[in-house]
Amino acid sequence: MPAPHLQSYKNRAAKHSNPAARALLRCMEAKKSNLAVSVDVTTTKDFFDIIEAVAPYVCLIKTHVDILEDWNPGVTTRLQHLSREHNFLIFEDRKFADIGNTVALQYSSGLYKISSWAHIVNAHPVPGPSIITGLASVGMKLQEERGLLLLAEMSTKGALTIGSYTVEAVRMAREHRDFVIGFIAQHRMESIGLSGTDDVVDEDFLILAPGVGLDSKGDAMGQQYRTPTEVVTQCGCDVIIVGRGIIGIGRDIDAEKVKEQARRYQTAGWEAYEKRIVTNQLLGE
Ligand code: S5P
Repeated sequence: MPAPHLQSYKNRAAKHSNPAARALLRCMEAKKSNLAVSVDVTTTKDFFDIIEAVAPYVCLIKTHVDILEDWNPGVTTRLQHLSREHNFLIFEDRKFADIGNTVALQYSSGLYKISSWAHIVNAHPVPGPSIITGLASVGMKLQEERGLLLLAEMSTKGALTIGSYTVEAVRMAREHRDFVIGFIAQHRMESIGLSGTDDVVDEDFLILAPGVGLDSKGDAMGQQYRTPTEVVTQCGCDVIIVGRGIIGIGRDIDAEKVKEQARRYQTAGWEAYEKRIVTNQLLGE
């Protein structure tokens, strides 16, 4: 069987064992989009103006709900409604990083009750496998599409997510493949941490890559950008995560501009994916 990044999203959707991963891959195929938009704004007006503008072009909306200054429970109700109406999944970029008991409470409870509305969340592997156990104790109990991404590599200059840290992240994920659906990373992870004899043929981790920009190489705070071609065609990542490249940097949201940029990134991301798949077909896979 060819490596996951050489197979179509459609084939992978048919085979994936986790419902959230299946739903995401199906949505990507249906909308011809491997674009996730990071809606990093501080008012619910801007938040929904952006989501309504980009909804037709995305497979995933990535949120940081804790930066919304006027958050209220209606926000997540409306977000779920838009997710169904426009066929996209919701990823709360919470980056859990505590002991199992604490992350289970952070995921299920408090103001945000993240597990009740986010299809996908992420966690730093730093506490070890207990962080997965804690989150899975909530997510796996729900009769809903729920999955977890581990942060195996970060996009920022000088990130410590390298070498043995990344290897251990992948090992942890392999032990919990029912709930861990993939990684926030910059490359594919199949070859990480294997001796030549290990068998991983049925492993299909999704790679979601932040740090994507068509017009800029980085910001003044250590962020680093690569193009969709570098990320998807060359490094085999599955989803491009784009924030400021689409939503802009200024204070005012221009919905027409946001829509135009979303369309541009969707096209670039999908062309980069098709290039990867066509190359594979030419090789006779
Ligand atoms: O390594 C990472 C991991 C994440 S989830 N680097 C990142 O930039 N992110 C997130 O992706 C970050 O929190 C932000 O929401 C988004 C990138 O935003 P942009 O405006 O730089 O595209």
